[in-house]
Amino acid sequence: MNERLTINALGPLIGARVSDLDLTRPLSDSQFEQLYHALIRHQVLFFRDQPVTPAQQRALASRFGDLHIHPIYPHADDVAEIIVLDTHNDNPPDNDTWHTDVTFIATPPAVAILAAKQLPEIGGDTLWVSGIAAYDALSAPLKTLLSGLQAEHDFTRSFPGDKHHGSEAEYTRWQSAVAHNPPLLHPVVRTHPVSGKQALFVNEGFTTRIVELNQKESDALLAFLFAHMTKPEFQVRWGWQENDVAIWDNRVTQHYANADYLPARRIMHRATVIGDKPFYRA
Ligand SMILES: O=C(O)CCC(=O)C(=O)O
Ligand SMILES: [Fe+2]
Repeated sequence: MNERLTINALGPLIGARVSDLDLTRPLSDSQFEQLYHALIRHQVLFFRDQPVTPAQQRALASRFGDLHIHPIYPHADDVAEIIVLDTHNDNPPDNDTWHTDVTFIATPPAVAILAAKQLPEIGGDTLWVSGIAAYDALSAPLKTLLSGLQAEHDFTRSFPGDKHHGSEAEYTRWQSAVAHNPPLLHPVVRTHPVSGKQALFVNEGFTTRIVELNQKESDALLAFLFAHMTKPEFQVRWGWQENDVAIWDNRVTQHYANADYLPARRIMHRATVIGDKPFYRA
């Protein structure tokens, strides 16, 4: 059986479309190896026509490592590892900021897998950016300055208490999440544990300050980095069709879910693979 995947780059820096793969079925070792290789290279991969059930999506994600259970987001019936992002007028989207998923834990996700279940007629695209491309584009002196700095990542920056006060139960859940996820530090420049490439690893969703700098320096530098990292040159944008799947390398990317579709409803399922502790190696 020919198991070669067809991989078409969507741009020079980030993104590829993969065909000739059925993600509803267990992957062979060869298929998984090609997929992983393509993921490291292109950072986000897209697949059409993959009607994965939550259990199938969990099985696929488990090939990449242990799965994370989100402290706040609701999950699929009987499959706690699959987040359900069901957004509509009464539950507006909250992923319309540039962010890297779950950087508020010590071992942030290596990989995430998103499946489109129900889509608006029009709108609701998602964009990704490459932190590797963004790092590469910096001048040598700025690379030198940033390398070795540490930044604080805080759960409450994207999950503030006032947004999770709908019911007493919701607030209790939020309080517990805050208690279990105190702010912590990650390197500003992260070395990819597989490819060795350097990537910028701050994100507007969770990063609050660069700890070695004073407040004004940190604010100014982070504002520059957040703007720089999300430049169109480093982006890929995906227009979803139902049953599309995206798999991204969450160690070196950020993404933004365009919130232009209300009052229509949009339902996405996400699996999140726990990664390793970020480090910087010159
Ligand atoms: O709904 C989307 O397109 C992406 C949402 C998101 O940020 C995520 O699944 O991590
Ligand atoms: Fe996200």
